[in-house]
Amino acid sequence: MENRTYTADATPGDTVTVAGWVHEIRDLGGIAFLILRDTTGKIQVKFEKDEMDDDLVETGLNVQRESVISVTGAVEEEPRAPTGVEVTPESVDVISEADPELPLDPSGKVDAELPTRLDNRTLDLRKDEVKAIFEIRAEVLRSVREAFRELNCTEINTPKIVATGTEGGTELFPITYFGQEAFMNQSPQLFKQLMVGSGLERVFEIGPIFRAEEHNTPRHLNEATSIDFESAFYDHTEAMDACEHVVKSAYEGVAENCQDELEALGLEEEFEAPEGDFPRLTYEEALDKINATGELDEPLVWGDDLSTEAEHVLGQEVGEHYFITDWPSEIKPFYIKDHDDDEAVSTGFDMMHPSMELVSGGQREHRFDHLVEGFEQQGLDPEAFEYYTKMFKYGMPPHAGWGLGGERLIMTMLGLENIREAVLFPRDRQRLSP
Ligand code: ATP
Ligand code: AMO
Repeated sequence: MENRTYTADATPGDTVTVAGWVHEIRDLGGIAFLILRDTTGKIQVKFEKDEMDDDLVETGLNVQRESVISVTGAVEEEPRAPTGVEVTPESVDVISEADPELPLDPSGKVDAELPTRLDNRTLDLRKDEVKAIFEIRAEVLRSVREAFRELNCTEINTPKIVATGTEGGTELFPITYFGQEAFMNQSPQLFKQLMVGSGLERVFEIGPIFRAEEHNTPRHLNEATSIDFESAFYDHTEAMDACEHVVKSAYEGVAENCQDELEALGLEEEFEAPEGDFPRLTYEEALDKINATGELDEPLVWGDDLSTEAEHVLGQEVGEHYFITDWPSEIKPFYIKDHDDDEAVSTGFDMMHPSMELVSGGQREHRFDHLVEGFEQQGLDPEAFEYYTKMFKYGMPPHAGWGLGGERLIMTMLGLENIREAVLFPRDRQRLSP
């Protein structure tokens, strides 16, 4: 639109055309105010009924809330106006009239349940506190990309239609692919590993992963955004260092560039980027800590995975981001390397927020014979993975990496109660559209 001025840029003394949504109309009798909202904020438009053309007053005051309009007029300082300036209209154009029956109130005066909000995401995103989540999400992705750049990584894109799963057979979405069995990818795991043996060596990918999780929880999605890292000649400790750098950078970017958004969410006081090194506990130390609290019905023993309850107990004890290292080999996937001096213990690690797991990673098994053995031990057919394993015969360096759940990072950063709030159009068991 030619000559459009954002409301935030409307300067007293100028005559401007502002365009946006009718946020509110307040008619006080002789004087009435229309609050116009655009992506940069809001501005008051003043209608002095006796002094203005009747048609103009009628157009401005009879328009339905949430209609799209444009207003041309002089900007003046007005201390009583919400933003300290107001527009006295010369003309008002109704561009797109809204139905008076709105399924959701974007002014936020009437609360809506999450399903209603998700069904009407366009209207929901007109609210400052909802929009703020996605502005922050964009800043997180920008900061994360910058952090990967500092680590000399190359951004890659790997296929999302794949022939094999990697993260456990029950969570795959099957699709038909020209009569062949195929799946939506669960993780770029095998592809990112193939890159460390290529000329690229150190890579990252930000992309969708698909998991047919049966259960409905506040922290699982069926389509999530995975932030993946993989580097040649790294061991698991170097991969953890990289993970810490990336997560801290995301927080720092938000602290630096999203003050307005944090304010819209009421977080301006409490938001803090994590400082200092994330503590690194071994799995054994984690079990001891959890068992010492006596809060679980049954103490955990070596080989147990950590339940949600165990994660919460431990998170409360540690109280900050932390790593759990040296997991039992038996509960980590085939591609994770075991320690050379103790095969029962793996180089796998998880990075945790006090409330949930954010990252899994580890050093990878790069030795062809051991890799094939690992497949057999986990009951997988190495032949189905030949496209992957065979590259380990042609020079594959030691390497390590990790995957970070993008929505979980944002959810924990902002204290959102449901992971769906961090996704524009979430996919879960009930939700396939919009
Ligand atoms: P008239 O102006 O014809 O007497 P009125 O009595 O409805 O009609 P005012 O008394 O001027 O209007 O104002 C009504 C209310 O609106 C008052 O509380 C006043 O403080 C407020 N008000 C007036 N002008 C502005 C403005 N430009 N911005 C914000 N609030 C305003
Ligand atoms: P993992 O399966 O632990 O590891 O996934 C890594 C991280 O991705 C996020 N995540 C999810 N977030 C929302 N909904 C889901 N259904 C979901 N599933 C996973 C979590 C989790 O910590 N290939 C390995 C990573 C690696 O070793 O590099 C992997 O996928 O935050």
